[in-house]
Amino acid sequence: MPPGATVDSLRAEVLRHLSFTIAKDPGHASLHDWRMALSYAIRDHIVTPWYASTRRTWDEDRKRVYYLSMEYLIGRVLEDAAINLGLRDMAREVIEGLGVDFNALVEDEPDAALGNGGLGRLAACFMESMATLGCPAYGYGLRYEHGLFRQRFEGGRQVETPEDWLVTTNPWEFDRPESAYTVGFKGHVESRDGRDVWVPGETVTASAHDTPVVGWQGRWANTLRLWSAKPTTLFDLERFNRGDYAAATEPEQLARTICRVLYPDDTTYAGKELRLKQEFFLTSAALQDILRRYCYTHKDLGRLPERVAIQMNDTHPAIAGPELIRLLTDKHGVDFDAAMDVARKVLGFTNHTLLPEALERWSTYLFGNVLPRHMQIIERIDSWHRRTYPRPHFVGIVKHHEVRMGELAFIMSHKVNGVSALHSKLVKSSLFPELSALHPDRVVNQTNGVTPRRWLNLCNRPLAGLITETIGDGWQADLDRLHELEPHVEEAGFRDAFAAAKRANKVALTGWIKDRTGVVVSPDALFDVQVKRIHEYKRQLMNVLQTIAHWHAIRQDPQADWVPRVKIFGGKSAPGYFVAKEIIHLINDTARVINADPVVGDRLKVVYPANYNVSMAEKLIPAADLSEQISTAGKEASGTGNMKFMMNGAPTIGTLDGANVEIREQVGAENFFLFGMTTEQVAERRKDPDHARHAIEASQPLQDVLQMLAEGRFSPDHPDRYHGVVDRVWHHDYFLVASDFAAYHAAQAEVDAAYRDPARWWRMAAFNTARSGFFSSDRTIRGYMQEIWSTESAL
Ligand code: 26W
Repeated sequence: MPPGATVDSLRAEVLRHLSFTIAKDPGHASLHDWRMALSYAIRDHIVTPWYASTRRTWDEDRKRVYYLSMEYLIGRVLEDAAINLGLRDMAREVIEGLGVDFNALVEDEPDAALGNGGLGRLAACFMESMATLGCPAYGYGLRYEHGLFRQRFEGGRQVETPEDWLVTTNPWEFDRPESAYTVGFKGHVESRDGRDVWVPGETVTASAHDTPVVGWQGRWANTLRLWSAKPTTLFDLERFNRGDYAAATEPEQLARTICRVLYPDDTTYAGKELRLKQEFFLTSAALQDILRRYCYTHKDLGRLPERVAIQMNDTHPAIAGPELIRLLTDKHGVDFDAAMDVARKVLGFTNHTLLPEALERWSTYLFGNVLPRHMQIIERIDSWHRRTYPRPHFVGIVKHHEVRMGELAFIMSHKVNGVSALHSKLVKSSLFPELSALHPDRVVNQTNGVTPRRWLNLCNRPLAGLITETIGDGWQADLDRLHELEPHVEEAGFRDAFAAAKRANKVALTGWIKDRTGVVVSPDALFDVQVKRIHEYKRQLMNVLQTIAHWHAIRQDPQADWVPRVKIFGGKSAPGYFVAKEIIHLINDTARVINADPVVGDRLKVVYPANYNVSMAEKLIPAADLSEQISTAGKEASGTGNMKFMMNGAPTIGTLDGANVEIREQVGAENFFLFGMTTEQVAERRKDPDHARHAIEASQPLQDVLQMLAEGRFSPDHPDRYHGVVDRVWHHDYFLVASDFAAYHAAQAEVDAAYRDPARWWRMAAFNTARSGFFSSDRTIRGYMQEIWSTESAL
């Protein structure tokens, strides 16, 4: 709590901003006006620790971490910032006291949806944890005008509409036009007195917008610097006067295109020129800013690694290697070998996916055209590596007329990490086996984490209150203290209180579901939740097929003692991902049939609220009883939703994939509903070309479900709508939905059995929370600080 802050002082600050920043009087202020006034009042309290943190970092010449990411899936800021400043309850009192609905005010803020999914949200959690830990850091990203598209359903199909978070003023950012850099594209390279000089064909100005990121208890604040693009050449008045309006504004249009919209693909590399320009724009502006800041107080660029650590969030900013070398050699006269040495000591690379279709491989033609000087430098890096490390001929950065950004990032980094123990093993053994053999200590693991401030303390007040009541305060920034709950799990009273907290969230959610989908669900039912991007490897298809099998079973014997279930789905598909869109359509068609079925009634409901995002996750996860983490083993690098469900007391039904493995290790096998093949068994199973047919023939429930789909049971108006889906399960079941179906179906019956025994269920649920400490992103960031960045906390 900022010293001296009181309800009265905060009210005065809010009213001052309403009058002088928004220029509205309370009588005429809209909800939006009040939100802006409160946001500015809260922001004022962030500026103080922000100044102090920045000042101390300069004064003590501390090493800085620079996180380069094309995505930051931030969500809403107001409540999170207020909580970290210890001002939320005071803010609620002030606003309610002024006759304004605090919850409505909080919900009026648009999500900052500058990301697709896991990678982008991880970057946001990392920024908050670095601030909480007092790790001096900058996040660099792009200030997209349009974030991730808005999803709505028409006839059960996904329809995308542009997202426009900037249609109203964003109170959390500060324009920094003085921090502007020129970024070039295209053109050619000239050799002038023996030195290669790049002559760009196009230039755009990168202009900075800073958002302070304050940590827990406001003890430190870091900067998220997002770039927008401005034309380097002014509006061409002469052309305009000649009536050539388009030409006059062309430079502006060209510039604006760069940061206009976030690419909505999260697993398929599209290879679009604009995407490459976005990646270079971010990276070049960031590196120019980093070197300006370093050179402001240091002369010797050779010692850059002592003061700078740069982390590449996947391959998207992997051009950082060649660009740093270009700046060091072409702009600062450092020789190539020295520049290579500096760059590798400064750079770290995190890989987030093994999916071959997600690996960025630019055609040398496109790459050489957009970045001719960098193409030269990459060739030189490749030949340096080939000379220095005897490697198989097929290993390298430039191969088959492609620039492999994964190999480039690997070779240009001193440390490469995966995001879960299993994933890091696979990065070494299957993604970069030869390079890992050449550089044995280069690949390390940093298992992901999530910030407990947003994902427990903010979104689950009933449970956060119970935890504080039970073990005292402070766990929010020391999550391993949740282990102190374990002795209480044995007490029925505590378990009842735990159950009551969950129920409170479920009751709140039933109202929200009714409003958003029109479906009436009972808080007594088991809330079974799968929320994440729609993708075949995440197997939402297996979930909906099992849901239909369950529905069918209930219809066979409605009077049996069924555990009522509500299946909750949430998630967007990349706009061009046809198969994923078909799965969305199937889930909505299934929901329509099941929810209208009087035979089944309340025993089973299916809901799929449109436009899943960070704010919706904050509502759904605290109310969940069961966490669906059912990806094909070896495909989900880590998962982070799985960690959020664990923290919020929802046991997992899942495979031994990604961080599920470590979740099960931490919580205990008896508190985890495991099913399915391991990565090794998956590889084995694939050897059987008829693996799907054998599995289907061995499972009557699956046969029945596929039969119903084929007959159009869920699409009477279009009977063959799902023939493609059925055909893919039979003949192209790459992600082994059929082979894992029976085990999944059986595990779901296990879940019902456990749920019928409240003592057993609430023990499982409470142990998930009590043993989730390891999955705090504070623990993850401490790992990066120690094993990759060699930085210390300033606190
Ligand atoms: C080039 C298109 C593109 C864009 C984004 C390809 C791949 C991505 C991301 C790497 C996809 C992603 O979000 N991966 C997820 O990262 C999370 C954070 O580490 C992991 O928890 C998830 O398992 C992983 O799928």
